[in-house]
Amino acid sequence: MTGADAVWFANLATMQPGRGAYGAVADGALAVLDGRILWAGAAAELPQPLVTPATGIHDHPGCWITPALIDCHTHLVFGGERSAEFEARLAGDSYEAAARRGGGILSTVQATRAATEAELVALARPRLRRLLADGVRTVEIKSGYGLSLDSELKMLRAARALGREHGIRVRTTLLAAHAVPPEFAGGADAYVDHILGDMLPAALAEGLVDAVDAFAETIAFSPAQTARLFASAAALGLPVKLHADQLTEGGGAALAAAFGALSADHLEYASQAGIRAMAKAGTVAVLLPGAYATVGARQPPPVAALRAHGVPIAIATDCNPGSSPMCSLLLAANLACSLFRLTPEEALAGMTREAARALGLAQETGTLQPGRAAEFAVWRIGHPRELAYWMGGLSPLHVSCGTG
Ligand code: DI6
Ligand code: FE
Repeated sequence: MTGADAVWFANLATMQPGRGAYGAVADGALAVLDGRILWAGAAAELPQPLVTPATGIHDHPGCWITPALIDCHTHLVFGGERSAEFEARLAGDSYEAAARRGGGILSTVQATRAATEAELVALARPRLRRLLADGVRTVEIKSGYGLSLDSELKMLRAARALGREHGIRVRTTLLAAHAVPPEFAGGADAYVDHILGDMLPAALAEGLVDAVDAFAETIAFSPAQTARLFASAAALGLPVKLHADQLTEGGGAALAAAFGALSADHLEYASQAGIRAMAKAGTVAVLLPGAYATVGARQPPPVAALRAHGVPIAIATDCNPGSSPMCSLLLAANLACSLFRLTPEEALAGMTREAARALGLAQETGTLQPGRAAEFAVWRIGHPRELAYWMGGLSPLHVSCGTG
């Protein structure tokens, strides 16, 4: 047996299924070799040959180690901000009404098109750093504020550049089907043709697409348009995700499931049939309490039905300038508990194990078990439920990003 590069001693919230609440191991040890987890369990049972004179020992008695956090749904890269829209909504305007007037997403499109790639990186950098301060080391970033070939590619390149700059894992999602751009006003089908014929192939050729997403909604794309996009993505071997049933019941959950989507996100208005289909397809439900709170939604997502059917639940910030100007995943976890009645354990699973699943990374990260990447956070807390209890603001003592 090879010795470990490092061994960390603390309580472990492994989040491994079948290991009890939080997959917890009191007084645990986590051994790391070459950036992977070699062994995780009770310190008293740590195989002695793993510790050699060259092994680094990190002792954090009473602290907790969790998997590094994963924000599996963000629109982190964008130009401008929309505080005037926020103010108007507080005075009685609605999110949909602003979108129909050509404000909403399209106003961010204008600002994003006007920015260079370097400017987009500079604008997103402080937002990313706030996420990282929460212990996040994997971030999904969507395009969708460019809505032209050049600007969508610019957004995806900016997202990848941010990942490289910070040495973290960034997964990029092509969300060209976020809104119909002004050049295609009244011609959503022609715009979908443009996505399929030009944007998707170009983004793929440049290696910029990990998944394809769409906003299926009365103010955005129809089920038929979404299905056409998903069929093309599937033909190219790309996984899909969907903004589904956020503002109205549009059959989004069932549509996502029909294409074996990694996730269906939002889901406030998801139907029972849609939830059953998601359970069958293994599609993760990504809940976004920041958007729920910010648009002034009244109907929370059907958490009881998701649980009853065994649909995996993830949570994310949905960080974006319109419906969720939020850069703290820990705050999202807190709100998921207070607003959606998730348990603190579900909230932690939702930003580790299930968030990894929502990105197709379940075999790579999100739990503390042998073979997974050594991506973990050390917290000075008395119990893992504290991560959901504090309304953000908690910072890990240390985050390992693959090197132990
Ligand atoms: N749903 C959302 O909550 C975000 N996108 C989407 O499809 C909002 C994006 C925005 O308003 O800028
Ligand atoms: Fe979103």
